Amino acid sequence: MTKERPNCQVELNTPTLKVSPGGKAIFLEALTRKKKMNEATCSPFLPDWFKTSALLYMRYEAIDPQFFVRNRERLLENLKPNSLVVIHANDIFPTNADGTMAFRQNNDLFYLTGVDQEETVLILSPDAVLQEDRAILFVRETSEQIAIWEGEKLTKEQATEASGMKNIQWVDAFEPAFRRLALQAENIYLHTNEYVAASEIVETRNRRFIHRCQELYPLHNYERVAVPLQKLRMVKDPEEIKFLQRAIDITEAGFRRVLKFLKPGVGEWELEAEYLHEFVRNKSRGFSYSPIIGSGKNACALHYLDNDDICEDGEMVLMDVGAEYGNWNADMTRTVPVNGKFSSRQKDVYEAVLRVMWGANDILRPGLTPSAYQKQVLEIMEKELVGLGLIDAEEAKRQDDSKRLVKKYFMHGTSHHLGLDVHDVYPANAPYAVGQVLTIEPGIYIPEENLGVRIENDVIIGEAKNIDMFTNFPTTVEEIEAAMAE
Ligand SMILES: [Mn+2]
Repeated sequence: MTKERPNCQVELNTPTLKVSPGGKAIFLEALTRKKKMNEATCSPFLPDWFKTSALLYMRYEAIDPQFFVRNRERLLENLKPNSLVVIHANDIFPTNADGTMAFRQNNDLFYLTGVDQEETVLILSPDAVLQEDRAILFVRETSEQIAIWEGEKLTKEQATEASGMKNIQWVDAFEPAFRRLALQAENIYLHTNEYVAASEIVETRNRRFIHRCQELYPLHNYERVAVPLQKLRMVKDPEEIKFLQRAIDITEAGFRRVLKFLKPGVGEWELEAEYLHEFVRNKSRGFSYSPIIGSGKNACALHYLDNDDICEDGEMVLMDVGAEYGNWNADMTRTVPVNGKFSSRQKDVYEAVLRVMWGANDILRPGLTPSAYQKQVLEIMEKELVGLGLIDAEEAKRQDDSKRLVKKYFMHGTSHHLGLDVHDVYPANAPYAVGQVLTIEPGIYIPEENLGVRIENDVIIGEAKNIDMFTNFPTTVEEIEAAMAE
């Protein structure tokens, strides 16, 4: 059958395609991926996989539930005997009156269940007496009223399809089950946010549960489930790599759209709008994080989020932007000349940053710790800053380990883990290892020249060398100028 769409014709040949409520990433009907879309009348920026994928009536491609099965099995291998794990969904945060912020699932819960719905609770109790008690997922019971106001919620069958779990209960069954299993267990693993840079001002649902749990069962041994989960999440499963690459492909489509759109006189917010348009049409829910689009001197404010200035002729514009896809995140930074041609100084600074990115990629290898890595990157950066005449070679030689001369122009870390979180979780200073996904994002910021350049690619640490997930992006001076001239 053929469906008419405003700008493109979509030919459907998979009658078994089944869409889950709310566009959640869950359907398991056999599907063929031979959809044809009339490319000529669609956006030229749409990534190739999108044009041939079977995702025409759902937001995301289905995530293989075996991924979540594997994650639960690996978590269980890391628990003490006779343990109970309880992880709650995130809250929906209020704004004002009856307003709320958009729901974002707790990533540890998502990693273990694939269920992207509020009020969900997971219990794992591998040594429980009854077989069916060993893994239970509690989901919000739906009703006609909820369906009318909020749309459909997961049925028990759909929760099984998403998670691969057999025992699905409504949340009102949680309390008796929790009591039964707590009394069988010695160790209770609960959820805390252990990311070093996190500011924990707001008490989460999981944190409230810790208080309640300790009040009810003061003599149990309590453990942090974040410890094994950080270790597991740091190394990516092939299923995660697939979704990360999708998010990156969508980001590339946005970047190419912006390269065609950018010209002197446009607003930074207009670039933001171009990205968002391209992301959402590609079935991303939007930005992975608040976009930073800074032209001229704005590029020197590292977390500039106003995006309210005009891109002027002769300036460069720094764009730190990424698309989300299926809860995974891309993280890109590109800095390009507003008028499409690099000046000779802009080219020099840009190519210096690019050499640092490639140099960092060569040393970002298994076994190295993040702190040792950062130290080595600063050495490469120092040479480049000397080359640009920004710091004095002799003075640089005399300075101690603080590298304050380099840090005047490059004051942030070079890399972070990337995954379900944009700054993905990892155990403190854990060495790099094969299968991890990291950003590489050096920058040189020269406010006195109204110039800041950062370039950021995402890479997978491979056996023999790293795999650049940005291979198709225009990256060199020549590639960017060519893409902007098209
Ligand atoms: Mn980043």
